[in-house]
Amino acid sequence: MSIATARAHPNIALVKYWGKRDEDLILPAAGSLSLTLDVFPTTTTVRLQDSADPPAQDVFTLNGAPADEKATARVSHLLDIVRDLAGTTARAHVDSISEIPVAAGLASSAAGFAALAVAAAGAYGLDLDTAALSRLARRGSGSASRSLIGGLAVWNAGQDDATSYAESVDGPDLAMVLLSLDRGQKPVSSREAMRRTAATSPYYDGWVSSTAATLEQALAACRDGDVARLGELTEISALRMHAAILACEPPIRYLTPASWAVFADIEQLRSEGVPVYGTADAGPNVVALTTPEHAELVSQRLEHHGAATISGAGPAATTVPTLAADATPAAAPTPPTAGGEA
Ligand code: 2P0
Repeated sequence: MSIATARAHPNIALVKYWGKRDEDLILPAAGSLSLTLDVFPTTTTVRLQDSADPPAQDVFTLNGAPADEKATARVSHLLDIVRDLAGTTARAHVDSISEIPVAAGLASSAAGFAALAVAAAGAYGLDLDTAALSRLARRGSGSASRSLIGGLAVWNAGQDDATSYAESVDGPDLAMVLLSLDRGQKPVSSREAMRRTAATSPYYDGWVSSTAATLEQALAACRDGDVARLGELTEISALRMHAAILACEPPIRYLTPASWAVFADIEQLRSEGVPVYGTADAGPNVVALTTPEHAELVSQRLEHHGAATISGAGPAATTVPTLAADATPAAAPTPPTAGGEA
């Protein structure tokens, strides 16, 4: 029996990914740029089943409870890719603990599939480099390719499966203030909304072609250590993405009046000389991009909108020691022995 545990953190895109040119391989329509956070990690243990260990299908628990069929199917899909690479049919138990609070409104798939990719590669005995792990995580969820990388990460659109992965980017020190404005379930999933935007938004082509240019400019701002330019481009990318989404048929409105109130306060703070810029993903919550020195002030000035969490740049996805409790099947009659990385 082989076992491995890995931990990964969520990321927030500065230049957004929105749209695929290949649904199966999850190749993006354009490249994107993100900051991996240092809060709310996901820790995932993958344990190969013994052939005598029924049931002969993958089992996935999330925060200690059996996951639903859809989530389990997505995990199995990634494991199928790993099994193909490893030349085995062995099924696995996957136990995942996500520290993302429900109220944070953050997507769980980026950290989730990044941790799963690293843990599954370890458990199935694959020796993959960072680029290969990023490609693997991408097959679970596009944004997960970036959570493989610590700090700033660019996900190159690439030409094909082999060339579409994320890599580290040098840039200025950044912080983010995450504002929890709404704890409701988002009305349309990112995956479905991306499809609808590509199929029906007259602004989709403009979004895709302008994003290539935005990314080049953002990478130049990273090289120059230019927080102000990087921040401006971050806000532009988010608003252009939401503009394209708003123009879908039927329309999708992720941003609410509460979201716009935060964008207005961010603009007010900027007029006072504070380097702060807004962004938002597929939901109403707004994230303020700033510098580590200004994070506390930004948090204090925005927290009347909702619970604020400050995050700096977080680490790359990595294997961690397996807890003894995860190393043994739950139904095991004997006490677990000490665990370890595979
Ligand atoms: C991003 N988002 O760049 C963008 C901005 C949300 C808004 O990537 O279909 O879960 O699994 O590849 O990565 C969320 O979509 O979508 C996302 P799939 P994913 O972070």
